[in-house]
Amino acid sequence: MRLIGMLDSPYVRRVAVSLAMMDLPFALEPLSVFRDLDAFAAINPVVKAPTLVLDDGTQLINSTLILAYAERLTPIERHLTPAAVDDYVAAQRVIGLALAACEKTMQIAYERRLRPAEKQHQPWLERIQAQLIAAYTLLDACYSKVDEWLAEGRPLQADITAAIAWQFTRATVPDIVTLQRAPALAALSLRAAALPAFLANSG
Ligand SMILES: N[C@@H](CCC(=O)N[C@@H](CS)C(=O)NCC(=O)O)C(=O)O
Repeated sequence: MRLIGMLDSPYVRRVAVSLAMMDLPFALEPLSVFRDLDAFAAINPVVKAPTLVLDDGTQLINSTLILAYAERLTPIERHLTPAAVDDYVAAQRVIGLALAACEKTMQIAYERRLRPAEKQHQPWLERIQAQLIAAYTLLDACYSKVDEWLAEGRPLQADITAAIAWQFTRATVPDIVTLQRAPALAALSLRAAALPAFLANSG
C-alpha cells in the first residue's frame, strides 16, 4: 500500500501511526497538497491527503474511512477500536472532538497562510477559534480521569487521534491553544510521543 501525504498533516499522521501499530506495511510518499500539487494531482486529481493507494490501484481517501478499511486487514487483537460498546462510544466521542479540533486548526492555518491579510474576516476567525477552544475543553475533560489510555489498557485509535490533534494544534496555533488549556491532553501527548509507532512517524 502507498500512503500519499505529509506527516505534518494530522490526518496523514493518524493513518501512518495506526498502520504501524496494526503492523500493516505501507510506503509513505510525502507529497504536499500545496508544494507538490501537480505530482499529487497526477496520482489523485481530488488532491486530498491522505490518499491510500491499494496494491490493485484503488484509491481511498478520508483518514477515518482508510482506518476502517485497515482494520479489515488486521486480526482482532490488533484492532484499534475497543470491543466493548461503552468503550466504543467513549472512543468515538474523543475521535469526533479531536477531528473537529484538527479541522478548526486547519481552517485557522489556511486563513492565516493562504488568505491575504486585507481579505481576512475577523468574525469568521473568532468563530473558528471559539470552536477550537471548545473542542479542546471537552476533549481534555474526556482525559481528566484517565490514568494512561482511554480503554483496554493500551493505546487505541482515540488516544492516537487525540494526541496527534493536540500536537498538530500546538505546532500550528500555539498562541490560541496554550499548554495550560488542556493539561490532561498534554500528558497524553507525551505518553503517545514515546510509542515506537509515533517515533517512526513524527511530523
Ligand atoms: N476529513 C479528511 C480531511 C483531509 C484533509 O483535509 N487533508 C488536507 C491536508 S492536511 C487536504 O487534503 N487539504 C487539501 C484540500 O483540501 O484541498 C480526512 O480525515 O482525511
